[in-house]
Amino acid sequence: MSEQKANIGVVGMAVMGSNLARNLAHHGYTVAIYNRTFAKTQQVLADHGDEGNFIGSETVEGFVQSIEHPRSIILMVKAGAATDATIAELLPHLEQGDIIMDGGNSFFRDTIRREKEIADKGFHFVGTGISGGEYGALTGPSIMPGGTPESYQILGPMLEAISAHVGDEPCCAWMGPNGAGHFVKMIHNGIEYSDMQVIGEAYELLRAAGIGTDEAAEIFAKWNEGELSSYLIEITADMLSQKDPQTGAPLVEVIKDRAGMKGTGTWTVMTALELGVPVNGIAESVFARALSSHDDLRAAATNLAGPDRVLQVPDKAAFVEDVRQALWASKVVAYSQGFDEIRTGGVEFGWNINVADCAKIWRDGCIIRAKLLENIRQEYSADAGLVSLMAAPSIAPKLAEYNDAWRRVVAAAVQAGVAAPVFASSLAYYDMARAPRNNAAVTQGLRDYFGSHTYERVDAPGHYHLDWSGDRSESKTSDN
Ligand code: NBP
Repeated sequence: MSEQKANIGVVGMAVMGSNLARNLAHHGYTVAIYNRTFAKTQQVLADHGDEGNFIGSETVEGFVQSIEHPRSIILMVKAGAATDATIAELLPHLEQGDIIMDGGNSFFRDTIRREKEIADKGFHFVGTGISGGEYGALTGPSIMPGGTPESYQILGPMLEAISAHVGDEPCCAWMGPNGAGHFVKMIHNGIEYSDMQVIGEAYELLRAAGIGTDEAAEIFAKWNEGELSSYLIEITADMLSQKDPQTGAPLVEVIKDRAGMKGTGTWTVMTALELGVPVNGIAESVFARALSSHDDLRAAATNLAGPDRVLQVPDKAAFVEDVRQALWASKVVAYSQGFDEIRTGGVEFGWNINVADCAKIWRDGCIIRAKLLENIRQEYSADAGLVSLMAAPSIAPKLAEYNDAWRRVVAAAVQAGVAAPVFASSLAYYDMARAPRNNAAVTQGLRDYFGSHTYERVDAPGHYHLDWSGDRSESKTSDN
């Protein structure tokens, strides 16, 4: 009788890989597992071996041989050099048609490179974004695979089975070729940055208005019952109500005011800059984290003058509702920017990404899961070419309704000296986008003045240059 082979293999038995392997086993798959340090594989077998069918191997060769051909192998190792090292170890043991799926947080440009190198050798490479943290990996994450359609035919059913579901719909869909999956995951994380930043700004404004942390926790819990309902708002309420085990004070007040980051937000902004897509809200969120950790700058600025960050609020309930509306509006603008980056990148890289599918698979399993995503999915399903989410039929009227509150909150924050960079920059983006004319004519006039960069006229086609240092005559430099 032939030895039983695994349906799929997982490399990397740290928190994400081991939980994903268990999730696969819970769904009836036989899972081969391997980790560079064998002790971790042994630990997973000892702790969870009875949860399903696992085949643990000490060597890469043994691991590869234990999987049925064509093989599906998921990498859940540290992104970057570790991923390249693991691929290099696997390749000599693979056969034509085998699939390596990278489920780590790899940069999509690395994925494009790896896909090309590996495809040239006759194997499939599937860069896949996975969101949901360690709990999601175990119970059902949101999964964003790229790679070839043929590899999705093999991997897709397994990934869909282990993903989160909304009703019968899996939170997993093929995003497009090569780097599309990691590109979408990168922007998911960028949006996650802005989601967290607007929550932080709302909390700080509530505190500046004299609302205590416990009451703020209740406010977030209440907000979670309405249109802001989302995982991040839900856990904000829970996190704010947590007391410090040492002092009994609200834990949030003893956590150092310093936010870390691992790079996906920075990549989102870098890529947006390369694509020429303004993602102000996401960029402000990345910069806010950077400033929070810029100790010497903050130390040098402590004595700078300004208001004392106290808001005089005559009607507390009205102010809380204003903050809620400003939070919703700022969040939606940041989503609009993120979806613009997905749409633009999809065209630029030739991926033809279905934007509605992104919203669909983010409705559950991932960190930004939210009620709003069903709404966004419906908008992009109705109009796949939707240029700006802000202008969507169900969104624009809401932004109009919340305009006054949004402006009141930004103005109050500025007056009181409370920094609310995403609330303010989202409003500036909204105002710039809707204005028939902005201040770019001044910039272009100056560019022509000092650098002969030419300008276009409002009343005629073509490009023009003014002889600024001579007789100030105008010449037409091109017809278009
Ligand atoms: P880590 O990102 O901490 O990576 C640890 C794993 O990488 C271990 O299995 C380790 O093996 C292996 N590894 C390293 Br480090 N260098 C290696 C090398 N040169 N060759 C082979 N293996 C190597 O694990 P994680 O937090 O479980 O995350 C796994 C992936 O999933 C990452 O890309 C991460 O960005 C991504 N991700 C994480 C989360 C999350 O919430 N944590 C969410 C979504 C995605 P060893 O045991 O021998 O050192």
